[in-house]
Amino acid sequence: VHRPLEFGVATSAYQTEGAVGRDGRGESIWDTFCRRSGAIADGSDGSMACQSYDLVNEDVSLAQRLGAGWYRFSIAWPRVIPDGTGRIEQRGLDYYDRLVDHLLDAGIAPAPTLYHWDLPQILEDHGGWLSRDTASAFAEYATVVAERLTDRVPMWATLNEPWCSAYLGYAAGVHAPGRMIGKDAHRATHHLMLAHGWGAQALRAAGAGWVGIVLNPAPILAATDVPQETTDAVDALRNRVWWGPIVNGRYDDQSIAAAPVLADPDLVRDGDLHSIHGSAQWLGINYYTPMRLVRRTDHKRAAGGEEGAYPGVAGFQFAPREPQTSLGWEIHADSLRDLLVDLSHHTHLPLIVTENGAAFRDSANSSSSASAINDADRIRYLRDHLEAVHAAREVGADVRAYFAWTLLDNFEWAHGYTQKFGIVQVDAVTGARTPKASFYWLADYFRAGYEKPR
Ligand code: IFM
Repeated sequence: VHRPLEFGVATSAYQTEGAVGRDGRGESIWDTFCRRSGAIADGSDGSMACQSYDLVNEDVSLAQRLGAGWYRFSIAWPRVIPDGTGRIEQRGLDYYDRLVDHLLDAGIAPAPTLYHWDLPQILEDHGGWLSRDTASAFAEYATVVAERLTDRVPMWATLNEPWCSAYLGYAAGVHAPGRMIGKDAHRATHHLMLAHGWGAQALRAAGAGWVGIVLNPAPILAATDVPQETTDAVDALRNRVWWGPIVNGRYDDQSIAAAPVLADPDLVRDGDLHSIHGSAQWLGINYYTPMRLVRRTDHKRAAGGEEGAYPGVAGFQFAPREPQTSLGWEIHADSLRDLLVDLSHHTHLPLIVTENGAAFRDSANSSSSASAINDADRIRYLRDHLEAVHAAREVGADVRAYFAWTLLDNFEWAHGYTQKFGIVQVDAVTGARTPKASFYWLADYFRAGYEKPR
């Protein structure tokens, strides 16, 4: 017998807060990366973003109007420990303390994520995720945050989408820190897992309750002529390498075949896997699109873009089909259902859809509807994916909650402000918030607490 599905909405620090120079915040790898010529599609950065550092009360009110039971946000490490380790910036902690209280006053449960990609730059200068010391620094940071907030926070996530940190950051070079070091990026993978394991221990030692990690696994839809070993390698690097050691206490054979360094005792030291094993009490799933693989016929190695994020794996490329979002991501809600069923079966962990949503080019509404912004395709996307969550639950997947990505049109990383995922539009200058039609649609849906979609 299922408990009712719970609902929430998600955001992240660098994408929304702005105020990068305020209250003693240190520099992050995204501040630095955005200054690199050509790194961001529109040459922008997160220095203004949605101005949520100042307008956060409006965001909480919006989440309340939406009927969200949960608000997922991330804490900016450089606001709390500007130098990565050591000195604590109380003004940074105060901001999140206020946010938590404000959410609770609004009847919304806070769901913080400790790391949504904004590593203190100074840690990157000392090797970033290629260094084991970054994992120790993360555990120190986790302790500091938990000691301040854990009395009021019911669930915690350590990392957001570590696959992106490792492979978009150090192999494809399209995310900060923008390095392209090929197979050496696998080292970052282990250090991120270690940071999660040690961070989870630190959170629990400080009294934190429900601790998990947010991954972005994706089902692979491979054409028949793609060699099995290629599909296995992509599956390993995107999926199994992340939940495998948490659930089974080891990197499986597929993962080691794709990333042999994960069997090197200098990297994976005694006790490491023990720290990672069993370290998540729930698993966050960010789902947007499946990975549709076709054989690459020109025999070139994959390079750049997302294919470059699978170092050492050659002979394939991604071939998304229609319909697609404005990012060119294939829309395929059945893959979300299959993913949830599969992960529930393999991990036996409670699952939360911690992100789901879509970028579209929103159009002005000429009709007399409640919103001036008619994002009918976003509504369709959300409706079909909510239906997929229900379908997964109906066949036994233990999915507890669904959080929409995202409350506000925000800084979409390398795409800058050119891609819009929000259910609320944000004026770039004034920060004024205008709910779109999808906001009103989702509010109706959340309030009705639908066990079955309409
Ligand atoms: O905006 C991102 C978010 O920060 C992490 N998950 C995917 C989203 C859409 O690209």
